[in-house]
Amino acid sequence: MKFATKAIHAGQEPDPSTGAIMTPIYQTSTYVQTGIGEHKGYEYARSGNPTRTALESCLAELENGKYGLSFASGLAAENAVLSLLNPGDHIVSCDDLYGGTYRLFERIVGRYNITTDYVQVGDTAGYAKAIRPNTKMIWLETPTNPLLRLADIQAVAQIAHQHNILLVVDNTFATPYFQQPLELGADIVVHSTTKYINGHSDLIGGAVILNDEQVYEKIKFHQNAAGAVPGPFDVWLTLRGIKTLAVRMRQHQQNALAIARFLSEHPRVESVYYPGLASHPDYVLAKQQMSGSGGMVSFQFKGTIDDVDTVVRRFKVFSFAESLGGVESLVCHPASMTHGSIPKEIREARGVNDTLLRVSVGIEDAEDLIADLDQALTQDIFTGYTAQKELASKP
Ligand code: P1T
Repeated sequence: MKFATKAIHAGQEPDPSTGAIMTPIYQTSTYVQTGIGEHKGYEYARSGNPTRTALESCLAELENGKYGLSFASGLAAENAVLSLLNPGDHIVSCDDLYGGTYRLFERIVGRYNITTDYVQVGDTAGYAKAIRPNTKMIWLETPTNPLLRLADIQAVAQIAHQHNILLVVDNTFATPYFQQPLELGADIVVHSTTKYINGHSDLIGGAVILNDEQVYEKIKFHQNAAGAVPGPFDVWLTLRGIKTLAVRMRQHQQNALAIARFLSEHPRVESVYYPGLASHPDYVLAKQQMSGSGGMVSFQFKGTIDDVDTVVRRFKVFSFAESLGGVESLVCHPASMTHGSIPKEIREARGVNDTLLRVSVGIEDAEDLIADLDQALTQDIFTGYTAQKELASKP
């Protein structure tokens, strides 16, 4: 079956007791058992729930994996994957990644003597060099948050497997519609389903998808034993959101490309980061390992942080907020929002400075989005730096 068909049907049979076409919300904490050890496959809702089973099967099929597990948040999913590690183990990760993932590495698992080294995301040889005898996991985010850089999944998978190391890929930005890391050799895919997978900015969720049964059993054990499971209503909303994933992603991408092109020409914009632009350093790799370049665009604004503050207050269609992947367009200021948990010196060395803005391009009409960006960026009321001056200096 093709992706769009799976997105609508995978894991979702009509309800056996009524024929209801939509998977019911099994809003229950427990299941009645007939006798000791005798039940219908469900005992207690932390360990299992039929609505959750439908979502987990659907996500596994979309990523072309055998097993899916869903969690209360993307970070809970990541934490469950990190539970595979023991004190003394070492992680190699990329240097551009979601601030919350960095915080999880440094301030949660780091406390258990699990250390992480960060490699410039596109430096394939750098991942090999960073491996130590105690390295157990390579963790990639590609495209990265917020700079939209890419790592070569296939090449890094080879390196990982030569050293008997697990490769984890956070596929939140691309979604399985545009990129399938397990097909490229990754061992584990993680998602913040809060984002494109659900797509409607109305819940927090996460997922893990993989092929290896033993690793699956370990993460499933953690899901139950540590207990960060999603509620049945959130799971049901996610299933509903997934049904339109393919059409949404096509529109996100079409709008994002139009916006990236518009921003590239804009006098108030220093540089644009979007893997679908030929000027992007990873454009060729994007064409190889992704079937599209997604809906996220970041750009460097020309001006001061005060100017950036002025800009974000002016939006009428975009909203100034954290998160991404919903049908509505958002603008985020990574330095103060999503990446605020990374110390300033480290963040700035990685290119996440105070004048970087990140846009989650929604599926509104692209003309309205461009007009909104244009009015917010070009009104001539900036502090110490005016659009007029800049425009005047252009030939
Ligand atoms: O927010 P949560 O569902 O726990 O997911 C965490 C997470 C994991 N991976 C990536 C790539 C992410 O972008 C996120 C969350 N990111 C944001 C909230 C954001 O605005 O970037």
